[in-house]
Amino acid sequence: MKKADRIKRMKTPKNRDSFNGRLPEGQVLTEKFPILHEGDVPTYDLDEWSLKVTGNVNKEVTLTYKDILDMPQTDITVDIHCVTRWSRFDNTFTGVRFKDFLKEIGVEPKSNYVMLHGDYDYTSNIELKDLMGDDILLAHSFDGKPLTDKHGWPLRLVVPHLYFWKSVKWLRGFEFINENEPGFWEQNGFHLRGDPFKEERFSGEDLDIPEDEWEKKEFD
Ligand SMILES: Nc1nc2c(c(=O)[nH]1)N[C@H]1C(S)=C(S)[C@@H](COP(=O)(O)O)O[C@H]1N2
Ligand SMILES: [Mo]
Repeated sequence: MKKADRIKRMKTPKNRDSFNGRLPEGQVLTEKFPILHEGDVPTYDLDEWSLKVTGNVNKEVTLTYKDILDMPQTDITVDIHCVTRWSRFDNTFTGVRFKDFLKEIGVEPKSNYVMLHGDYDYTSNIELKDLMGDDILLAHSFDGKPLTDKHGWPLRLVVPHLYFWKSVKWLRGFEFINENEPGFWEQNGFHLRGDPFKEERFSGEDLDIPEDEWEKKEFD
Protein backbone atom coordinates (compact mmCIF):
# COMPACT_ATOMS: atom_id res chain seq x y z
CA MET A 1 0.00 0.00 0.00
CA LYS A 2 1.20 3.48 -0.72
CA LYS A 3 2.42 5.80 2.01
CA ALA A 4 -0.33 8.41 2.27
CA ASP A 5 -3.05 5.75 1.88
CA ARG A 6 -1.44 3.63 4.54
CA ILE A 7 -1.18 6.48 7.03
CA LYS A 8 -4.81 7.39 6.31
CA ARG A 9 -5.85 3.84 7.23
CA MET A 10 -3.75 3.60 10.40
CA LYS A 11 -5.83 3.66 13.56
CA THR A 12 -5.59 6.94 15.36
CA PRO A 13 -3.88 6.20 18.68
CA LYS A 14 -6.36 6.06 21.60
CA ASN A 15 -5.98 6.82 25.32
CA ARG A 16 -2.84 8.62 24.59
CA ASP A 17 -1.21 11.01 27.00
CA SER A 18 -0.96 14.37 25.25
CA PHE A 19 1.69 15.59 27.75
CA ASN A 20 -0.40 18.70 28.37
CA GLY A 21 -0.77 19.39 24.67
CA ARG A 22 2.91 18.96 23.88
CA LEU A 23 2.21 15.83 21.80
CA PRO A 24 0.10 16.71 18.73
CA GLU A 25 -3.18 14.88 18.03
CA GLY A 26 -2.70 11.48 16.39
CA GLN A 27 0.99 11.16 17.34
CA VAL A 28 2.74 8.55 19.54
CA LEU A 29 5.90 9.24 21.52
CA THR A 30 9.07 7.30 20.67
CA GLU A 31 12.47 7.28 22.34
CA LYS A 32 14.24 5.71 19.37
CA PHE A 33 15.24 7.86 16.43
CA PRO A 34 13.69 6.31 13.30
CA ILE A 35 15.56 6.65 10.01
CA LEU A 36 13.37 7.49 7.03
CA HIS A 37 14.19 8.52 3.49
CA GLU A 38 13.78 7.68 -0.15
CA GLY A 39 16.71 6.19 -2.03
CA ASP A 40 20.32 5.68 -1.01
CA VAL A 41 22.38 7.35 1.70
CA PRO A 42 24.81 9.66 -0.10
CA THR A 43 28.57 9.58 0.44
CA TYR A 44 30.59 12.78 0.19
CA ASP A 45 33.98 14.22 -0.37
CA LEU A 46 33.66 17.37 1.75
CA ASP A 47 36.08 19.21 -0.55
CA GLU A 48 33.52 18.87 -3.32
CA TRP A 49 30.41 19.43 -1.21
CA SER A 50 28.60 22.72 -1.69
CA LEU A 51 25.43 24.44 -0.57
CA LYS A 52 23.76 26.75 -3.08
CA VAL A 53 21.36 29.63 -2.67
CA THR A 54 19.67 30.35 -5.99
CA GLY A 55 16.59 31.78 -7.67
CA ASN A 56 14.87 35.03 -6.87
CA VAL A 57 17.50 36.67 -4.66
CA ASN A 58 19.72 39.77 -4.93
CA LYS A 59 22.71 37.44 -5.57
CA GLU A 60 23.22 33.71 -5.90
CA VAL A 61 25.75 32.14 -3.53
CA THR A 62 27.69 28.85 -3.36
CA LEU A 63 29.12 27.89 0.04
CA THR A 64 31.68 25.38 1.25
CA TYR A 65 31.33 23.28 4.41
CA LYS A 66 33.94 25.47 6.11
CA ASP A 67 31.84 28.55 5.34
CA ILE A 68 28.98 26.97 7.33
CA LEU A 69 31.20 25.95 10.26
CA ASP A 70 32.66 29.48 10.43
CA MET A 71 29.23 31.05 10.93
CA PRO A 72 27.72 31.72 14.40
CA GLN A 73 26.63 28.39 15.91
CA THR A 74 23.45 27.71 17.85
CA ASP A 75 22.14 24.76 19.88
CA ILE A 76 18.42 24.03 19.84
CA THR A 77 16.49 21.43 21.84
CA VAL A 78 13.22 20.69 20.08
CA ASP A 79 10.41 18.17 19.68
CA ILE A 80 10.04 16.55 16.25
CA HIS A 81 6.89 15.10 14.68
CA CYS A 82 6.79 12.71 11.74
CA VAL A 83 3.68 12.35 9.61
CA THR A 84 3.95 8.54 10.06
CA ARG A 85 2.78 9.31 13.65
CA TRP A 86 5.93 9.19 15.75
CA SER A 87 7.13 12.15 17.77
CA ARG A 88 10.32 12.49 19.75
CA PHE A 89 10.89 15.04 22.52
CA ASP A 90 14.02 17.02 23.38
CA ASN A 91 16.29 16.54 20.40
CA THR A 92 19.42 18.69 20.55
CA PHE A 93 20.85 19.85 17.24
CA THR A 94 23.77 22.20 16.59
CA GLY A 95 24.28 24.36 13.54
CA VAL A 96 23.51 27.72 11.99
CA ARG A 97 20.13 29.42 12.32
CA PHE A 98 18.61 30.00 8.89
CA LYS A 99 18.06 33.68 9.68
CA ASP A 100 21.69 34.09 10.76
CA PHE A 101 22.75 32.23 7.61
CA LEU A 102 20.91 34.72 5.38
CA LYS A 103 22.57 37.61 7.19
CA GLU A 104 26.03 36.03 6.98
CA ILE A 105 25.83 35.52 3.21
CA GLY A 106 24.18 38.89 2.53
CA VAL A 107 21.30 37.37 0.58
CA GLU A 108 18.08 39.31 0.32
CA PRO A 109 15.12 37.18 -0.74
CA LYS A 110 12.91 38.65 -3.47
CA SER A 111 10.19 36.03 -3.09
CA ASN A 112 8.29 34.39 -0.26
CA TYR A 113 8.67 30.71 -1.17
CA VAL A 114 11.60 28.34 -1.11
CA MET A 115 12.20 24.97 -2.69
CA LEU A 116 14.57 23.00 -0.46
CA HIS A 117 16.91 20.62 -2.26
CA GLY A 118 18.59 17.55 -0.75
CA ASP A 119 20.48 14.58 -2.18
CA TYR A 120 19.50 12.70 -4.18
CA ASP A 121 16.91 14.88 -5.92
CA TYR A 122 14.74 15.25 -2.82
CA THR A 123 12.73 18.44 -2.63
CA SER A 124 10.32 20.03 -0.20
CA ASN A 125 8.61 23.40 -0.44
CA ILE A 126 8.39 25.88 2.41
CA GLU A 127 7.32 29.47 2.94
CA LEU A 128 10.12 31.87 3.79
CA LYS A 129 8.32 32.89 6.99
CA ASP A 130 8.46 29.26 8.17
CA LEU A 131 12.26 29.44 7.90
CA MET A 132 12.75 32.63 9.90
CA GLY A 133 12.10 31.36 13.45
CA ASP A 134 14.77 30.91 16.14
CA ASP A 135 14.46 27.10 15.95
CA ILE A 136 15.18 26.69 12.24
CA LEU A 137 18.67 25.26 11.89
CA LEU A 138 21.11 24.15 9.23
CA ALA A 139 22.32 21.37 11.50
CA HIS A 140 25.57 19.40 11.38
CA SER A 141 25.39 17.80 14.83
CA PHE A 142 22.93 15.87 16.97
CA ASP A 143 23.44 15.35 20.72
CA GLY A 144 26.80 17.11 20.50
CA LYS A 145 28.16 14.70 17.88
CA PRO A 146 28.29 14.97 14.07
CA LEU A 147 25.08 13.73 12.45
CA THR A 148 25.24 10.11 11.39
CA ASP A 149 25.24 9.68 7.62
CA LYS A 150 21.73 8.20 7.76
CA HIS A 151 20.39 11.19 9.68
CA GLY A 152 21.70 13.60 7.07
CA TRP A 153 25.43 14.23 7.54
CA PRO A 154 27.08 16.57 6.65
CA LEU A 155 24.15 19.01 6.80
CA ARG A 156 20.41 18.77 7.29
CA LEU A 157 17.69 21.27 7.81
CA VAL A 158 15.68 21.14 11.06
CA VAL A 159 12.21 22.72 10.93
CA PRO A 160 10.67 21.43 14.16
CA HIS A 161 7.29 23.19 13.90
CA LEU A 162 6.36 21.34 10.68
CA TYR A 163 6.17 17.58 9.98
CA PHE A 164 9.63 16.11 9.69
CA TRP A 165 9.53 15.52 5.93
CA LYS A 166 10.33 19.26 5.61
CA SER A 167 13.58 18.70 7.53
CA VAL A 168 15.61 17.92 4.44
CA LYS A 169 18.60 15.66 4.99
CA TRP A 170 21.78 15.95 2.85
CA LEU A 171 20.79 19.55 2.25
CA ARG A 172 22.29 21.11 -0.89
CA GLY A 173 20.22 24.11 -1.81
CA PHE A 174 17.69 26.83 -1.11
CA GLU A 175 15.95 27.89 -4.32
CA PHE A 176 13.79 31.00 -4.00
CA ILE A 177 10.68 30.59 -6.15
CA ASN A 178 7.82 32.92 -6.96
CA GLU A 179 4.90 30.58 -6.35
CA ASN A 180 4.40 27.93 -3.68
CA GLU A 181 5.09 24.77 -5.70
CA PRO A 182 4.84 21.28 -4.20
CA GLY A 183 8.04 19.33 -3.48
CA PHE A 184 8.44 15.54 -3.52
CA TRP A 185 6.01 14.40 -0.81
CA GLU A 186 3.72 17.35 -1.41
CA GLN A 187 3.22 16.07 -4.98
CA ASN A 188 2.44 12.66 -3.56
CA GLY A 189 -0.53 13.19 -1.31
CA PHE A 190 0.91 15.24 1.52
CA HIS A 191 -0.07 18.71 2.68
CA LEU A 192 1.59 21.79 1.21
CA ARG A 193 2.52 23.17 4.66
CA GLY A 194 2.31 20.34 7.22
CA ASP A 195 1.66 21.81 10.68
CA PRO A 196 1.46 18.85 13.12
CA PHE A 197 -0.63 20.83 15.62
CA LYS A 198 -3.29 21.33 12.92
CA GLU A 199 -2.82 17.76 11.62
CA GLU A 200 -2.03 19.05 8.14
CA ARG A 201 -1.03 15.58 6.92
CA PHE A 202 -2.62 15.11 3.51
CA SER A 203 -3.39 17.19 0.44
CA GLY A 204 -6.85 15.67 0.24
CA GLU A 205 -6.33 14.85 -3.41
CA ASP A 206 -6.38 11.31 -4.73
CA LEU A 207 -2.89 10.85 -6.11
CA ASP A 208 -0.57 7.96 -6.73
CA ILE A 209 1.81 7.59 -3.82
CA PRO A 210 5.37 6.34 -4.31
CA GLU A 211 6.78 3.34 -2.49
CA ASP A 212 6.29 3.37 1.23
CA GLU A 213 9.49 4.51 2.98
CA TRP A 214 8.08 2.97 6.15
CA GLU A 215 8.46 -0.56 4.78
CA LYS A 216 12.17 -0.55 5.58
CA LYS A 217 12.10 0.31 9.26
CA GLU A 218 15.38 1.27 10.82
CA PHE A 219 16.29 3.07 14.01
CA ASP A 220 19.31 4.27 15.91
N1 LIG B 1 17.27 14.28 1.31
C1 LIG B 1 16.21 13.74 1.94
N2 LIG B 1 15.78 14.33 3.08
C2 LIG B 1 14.72 13.81 3.76
C3 LIG B 1 14.02 12.69 3.27
C4 LIG B 1 14.50 12.10 2.05
O1 LIG B 1 13.94 11.11 1.54
N3 LIG B 1 15.59 12.65 1.43
N4 LIG B 1 12.96 12.20 3.95
C5 LIG B 1 12.27 13.12 4.88
C6 LIG B 1 11.35 12.43 5.74
S1 LIG B 1 9.91 11.88 5.00
C7 LIG B 1 11.56 12.30 7.08
S2 LIG B 1 10.36 11.64 8.09
C8 LIG B 1 12.82 12.74 7.71
C9 LIG B 1 13.44 11.62 8.52
O2 LIG B 1 14.62 12.03 9.17
P1 LIG B 1 15.41 10.98 10.07
O3 LIG B 1 15.77 9.81 9.19
O4 LIG B 1 16.60 11.70 10.61
O5 LIG B 1 14.45 10.55 11.17
O6 LIG B 1 13.77 13.16 6.73
C10 LIG B 1 13.24 13.96 5.71
N5 LIG B 1 14.32 14.43 4.91
MO1 LIG C 1 8.57 10.97 6.62
